Amino acid sequence: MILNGFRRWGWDFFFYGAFLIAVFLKLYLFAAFSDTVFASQGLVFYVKEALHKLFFKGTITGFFAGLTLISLGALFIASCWTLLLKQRKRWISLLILNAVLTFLIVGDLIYYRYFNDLLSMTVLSQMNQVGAISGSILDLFEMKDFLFIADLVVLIPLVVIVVKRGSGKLIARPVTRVVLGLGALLIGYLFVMSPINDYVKKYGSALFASNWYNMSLYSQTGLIGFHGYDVYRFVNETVFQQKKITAKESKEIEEWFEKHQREMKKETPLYGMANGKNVIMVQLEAFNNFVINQKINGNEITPNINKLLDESMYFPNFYKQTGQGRTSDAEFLANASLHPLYSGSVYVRYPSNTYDSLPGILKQNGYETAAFHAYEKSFWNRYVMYDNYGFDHFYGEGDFKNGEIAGWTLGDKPFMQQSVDQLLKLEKPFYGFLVALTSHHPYNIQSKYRSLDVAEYEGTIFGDYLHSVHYVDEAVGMMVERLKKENLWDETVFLLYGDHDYGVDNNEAMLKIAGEEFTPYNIEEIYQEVPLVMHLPNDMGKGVYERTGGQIDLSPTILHALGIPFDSRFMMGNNLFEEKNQLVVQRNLSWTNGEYTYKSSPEGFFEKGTCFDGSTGNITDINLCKPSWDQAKKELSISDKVIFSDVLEKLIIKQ
Ligand code: GP9
Ligand code: MN
Repeated sequence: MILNGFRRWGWDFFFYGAFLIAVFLKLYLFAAFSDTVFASQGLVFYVKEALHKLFFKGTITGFFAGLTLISLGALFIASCWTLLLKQRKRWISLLILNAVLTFLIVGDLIYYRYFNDLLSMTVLSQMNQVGAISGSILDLFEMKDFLFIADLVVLIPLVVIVVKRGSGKLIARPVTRVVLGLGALLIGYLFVMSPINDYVKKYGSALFASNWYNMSLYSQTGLIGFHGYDVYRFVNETVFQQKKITAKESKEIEEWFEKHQREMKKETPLYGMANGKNVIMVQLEAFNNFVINQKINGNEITPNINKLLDESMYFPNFYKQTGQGRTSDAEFLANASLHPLYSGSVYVRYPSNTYDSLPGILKQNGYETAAFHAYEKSFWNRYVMYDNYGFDHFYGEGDFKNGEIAGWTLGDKPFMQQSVDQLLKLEKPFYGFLVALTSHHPYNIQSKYRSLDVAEYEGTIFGDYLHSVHYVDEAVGMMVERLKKENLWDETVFLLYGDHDYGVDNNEAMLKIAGEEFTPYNIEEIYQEVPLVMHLPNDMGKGVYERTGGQIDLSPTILHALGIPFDSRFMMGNNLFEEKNQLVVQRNLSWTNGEYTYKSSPEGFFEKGTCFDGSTGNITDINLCKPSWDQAKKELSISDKVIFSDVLEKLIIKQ
């Protein structure tokens, strides 16, 4: 009976099993060749854990970690439909499926070797990214990659022979096939969902809701799971959620920009004063304003930046406006002058839209443009977005020479120095955008770079933060010195700002350093404030500017200094040279306008928020906050519509 069954089903078992094992091994090989984690434990461990669960019903640890279970599950799901087919068709289908998945895996591997990223739908829809490596595909292919087709060399002739010979005439009844197909689907579902549920239980669903890096998604879902999710995400965003705006909305947006362009016409004494000069914009990681001009145990935390303030324009009431996209949101605010999204990062979700970006505009005005960040180019999908913005060059990990490691990667000191080396090679005028990284959470900078006496904070994350910031300050000091030495200092508009808050829940320490009273208003303000230091050629306009402003205002302000007209610009920010407080809108609908500060409630209802009087810091009548709240809401809604429906594509062409 069993023998008979095997005779009937033998080739089926063989081909299905061969498919599972072969592709599973290829997924493993992908991880091995790309040096990423596949299984945190060996096979014996999994067997032991499974038996333990089966017989002792005890809790199991680590069973779901790694990609073993989820990869197998994904293979069951990907192949369950073949079980519904008649035998010959099934074998042929399994072969084709194997070949398709092999193609995908090898494609990913080759792409990964170049970009440290996987082939996602957004990347494929922007073929120029893939095109960038088309010339070097052969170089990226390695001899060992032939292993990926080793099984096919055997399986293809075997299937041909078996099919020709006429074996496998026995065809399982439809009901058996359906049962098998559903069985495989169920197993697949369980194998895929258990590790995912386990992950979500432990860490929440942020990874899926606001994916920041394809490789981190991959490290939870495996390769097939990643592609499945990626296709779902892409189709969902481009087909189902693609919001078509109505004619009325479109008119409203156009009118908003027309009005804004009119208002921005106003000239200031600094208009065009830096005409034709270079621009260097440095975004510092997690850099709050409360460390500026402050001392700990008698020593300045940021002595170099403090010194720089004497010759620069300093905006102490400047705010971050980022959302879940953190660093990438700050970059977007600064370069595209639109608001970030409510969930996820624009860099990842809408990297193919048209944006009226600073690098793009400067390029049109004869600038050579370059972005610098000493980390993986695919992080935050930067390499896709920078290309879209119009940066001529992107120097990322791999383009920098080895140097001291501080924090995550190459320290900001060598990072900034090497960036200047590259800037010097550019055609003038140039625009250099630097994204620093050393002061990144959790701030455990290497002990040899801890030179500040942080007193009672030594050994705490707050103390670590101060150490990191102190190192970054030194890097800035060295960079400024270098620019002066290279005679670039007065040929350049130089900007320095923080990307977002430092994210540590120690308000007491923060306020103590800032020398401010412990009040709800101060906590809110100081936590959101990042420094903005702007140096114009020949110290023009130097001084302290108390007016409020935010990251979204950077590009319009720079254009103003360069004297590039704002007439047909689609940027939402304001001009910080204007002598007035600007309304600074946060993504969560909190805002400040200098006069009042509104802190939104998690539910988002206006009445549930808190309205502070800016001059006293006291809570005041909520209705006083209504007009600016309406304005803030409108701004966010315009920005969202612009991004969701790629409105600038039409508007920029139209003009
Ligand atoms: C990595 C860096 C980190 O490239 O930009 O970003 P963050 O975690 O701050 O968003
Ligand atoms: Mn950051």
